[in-house]
Amino acid sequence: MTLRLISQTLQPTDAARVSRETRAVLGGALLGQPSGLAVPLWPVQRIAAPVLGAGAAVVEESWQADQTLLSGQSEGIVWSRAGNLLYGVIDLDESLFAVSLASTPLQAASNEAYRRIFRLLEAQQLPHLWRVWNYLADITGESHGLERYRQFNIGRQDAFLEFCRGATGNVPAACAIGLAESPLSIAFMAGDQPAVPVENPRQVSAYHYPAAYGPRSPTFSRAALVYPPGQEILFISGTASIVGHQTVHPGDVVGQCREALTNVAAVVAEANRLGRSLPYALNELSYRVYVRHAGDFPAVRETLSPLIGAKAEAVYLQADICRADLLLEIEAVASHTLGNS
Ligand code: 3EB
Repeated sequence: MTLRLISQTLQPTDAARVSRETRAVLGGALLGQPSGLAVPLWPVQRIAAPVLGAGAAVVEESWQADQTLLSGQSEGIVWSRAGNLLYGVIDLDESLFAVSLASTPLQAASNEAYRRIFRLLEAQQLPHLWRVWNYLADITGESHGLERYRQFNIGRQDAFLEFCRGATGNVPAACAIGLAESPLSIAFMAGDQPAVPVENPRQVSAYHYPAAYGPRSPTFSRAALVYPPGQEILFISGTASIVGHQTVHPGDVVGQCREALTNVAAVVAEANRLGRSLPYALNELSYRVYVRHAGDFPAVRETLSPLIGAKAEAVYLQADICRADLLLEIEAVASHTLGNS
């Protein structure tokens, strides 16, 4: 089985071109602000952030499988399965969750979303969570006396612990990004084989961040190597200008851009040490770059382009990063086939 990530740019008038194929598409994402595009029939995460540098375009990213799919819905999760691999999306309206002494609505919604995901993975007997894409509104805003990203982190970590998964070491690759007016939206990929978690020697593992960043640490690894049959996929988590646990180059978008890519390179080097396929190179990755201020986009693209190679696939989105002093975040993915040996 082979999983391939296909990225195509659509103009708003291209309604008919949104892939309505269900046989081959495991799932994916629509990046941008579509108006009147056709609705994909596969599990889709809507990332309603402006796509930078592409007019009013929408980018469709879909994972194509060369194997029959099984699809379903479970507790609000729309999912699809190819062999022993599953992709799902859940959107929750946090206003449906009550405030309690124990929990804010966002914390409760985050916890509930992850509990539903873990229940589905247990039912499908595909327990290993590989990669998670988290989006929420107003990520650095504060309510109920706590920053919203920190509320999310409590709900997420509680779910990992409640399902006896542990919240350090063997945790999925992830991103957590702020979008205006987004529901809590979580997409995930999971399988029957554990991922190989990858950390960054230049950074404190996020699950060991000190309490200054919130009462609970974020539950993610810096990257994950995962193994569909005959294939190795490298998922690099959202990567920012953080060294140790501290933000570096505050206010300097070019400095942050170089530092974030140095971190990506360090994670790639670590993945190459741990992986089973030929080494990954920066110019073969597909990148998603979140830029806080749209006006920084030209400088970010000019800085990144020579470092990742002009031909590297890169989608730039305007979105909020989870620390107020972070101006951008870079995530990436690549895939290698494995020999029969
Ligand atoms: C960082 O390194 C930047 O909470 O799932 C990056 C990737 C970040 C994932 C998450 C947060 C997350 O801490 C923020």
